[in-house]
Amino acid sequence: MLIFGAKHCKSRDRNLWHYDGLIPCSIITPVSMTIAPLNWTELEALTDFQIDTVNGATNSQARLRLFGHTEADVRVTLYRDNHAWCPYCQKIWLWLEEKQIPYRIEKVTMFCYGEKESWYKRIVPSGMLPAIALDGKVITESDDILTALEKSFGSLGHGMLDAEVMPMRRLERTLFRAWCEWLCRPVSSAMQEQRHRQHFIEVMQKVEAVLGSTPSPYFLEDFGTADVVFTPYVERMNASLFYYKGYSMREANPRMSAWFDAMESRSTYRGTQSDFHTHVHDLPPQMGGCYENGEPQMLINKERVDHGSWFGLPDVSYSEPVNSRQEALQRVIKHRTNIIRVNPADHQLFDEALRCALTNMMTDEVCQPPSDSDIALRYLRDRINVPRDMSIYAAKRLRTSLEETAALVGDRQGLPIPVRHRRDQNPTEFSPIQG
Ligand SMILES: N[C@@H](CCC(=O)N[C@@H](CS)C(=O)NCC(=O)O)C(=O)O
Repeated sequence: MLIFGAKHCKSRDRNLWHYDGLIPCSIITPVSMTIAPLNWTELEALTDFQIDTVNGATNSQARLRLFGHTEADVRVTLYRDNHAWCPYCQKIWLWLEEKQIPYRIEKVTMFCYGEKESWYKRIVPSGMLPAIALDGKVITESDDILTALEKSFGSLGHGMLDAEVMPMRRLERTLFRAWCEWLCRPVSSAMQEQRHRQHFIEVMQKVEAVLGSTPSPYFLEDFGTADVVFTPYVERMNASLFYYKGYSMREANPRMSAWFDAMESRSTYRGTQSDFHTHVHDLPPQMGGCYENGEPQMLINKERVDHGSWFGLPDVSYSEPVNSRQEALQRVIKHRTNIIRVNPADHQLFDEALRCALTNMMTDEVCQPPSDSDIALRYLRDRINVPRDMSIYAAKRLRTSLEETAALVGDRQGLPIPVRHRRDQNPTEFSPIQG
């Protein structure tokens, strides 16, 4: 049996699996070798992935961030959503990480995923996120939170109320409104759709002009508050317009593209960054609906985001880390009991099918899953959440192996992802998945 790291052809053509990377795939006689799934102990031996959640790079699992300080130095608690999805929370999260302010994290359920925790409603009766406790004082509203944090810890470059930042904040809201109008309103004609699209593109051109007016790839002369303010929604715009409208914001706008690239050079941003699949399926219940335009490019993009290939999508441009498979494997192993328990399939059947997909991910070998396990494998494929469960490339690896393994036994899709709520992701079912 071949395990991860051995030399072999990386061809994804299922007829061309073989065991010698020195021989070009194209001249190999087709073989139909398949291997037995590794057991959990064997799989465990294939990953040593570990992170320091407290003092290491930005990550979604941390409950405490110290940046080399001690717990006695902690003055801030950030209340954010369990799913590491809430855009306003991402703003505060990124700011704290960039400033390396020691803080605790308390995770709260958003309404569309499940029941709001009563302890949180006692602190913030509306249940809204984010909130912080700063020296014991609770503050809500992300802009007020950033302003209060700046007062205590200094600003990140030019601050929230700076004369250079204020117009950026207004521009961000203008872009946000143009996006909502295009994405979240049903239209009665192709002309109306075209008007919304045109309006969004006009505002984007203003954003391009602003980004092009400084020598840096950032909104001002250097990275700072303005970039943090733009981050959450441009990430969501990039994903949703690609999927629902066939418009690739990152590819259509060179300055925006350079901005994303620059952001991705920061480990802080990478730690908070989500992928297209997660965003496009988290947005509809949050936004009250997202409307597809049915255009040919949109249909192509939708197919790609839902069914792969996930590599090469314009949701990330930095190179894949060498340990992305080990990360995905470690995260699945850690939470395998819940992952198997919540899957609608028979537990034994899915246990074996999942081990087949993981075996495939780690060895590149074909591992035939039990018949009828295609739905179960695709159910999980559709419920990997970035960055909550794992980082962007780890998710691409795992989705790919789940899909390729499912395809060996059938083409049935998993239960559809709900669009009015995401109780299929209820944290009470999944709580250890965030650990
Ligand atoms: N204006 C607020 C908006 C915050 C907001 O809309 N938060 C949403 C999540 S993105 C929320 O907490 N909704 C309640 C829930 O989903 O539980 C801010 O800037 O903080």
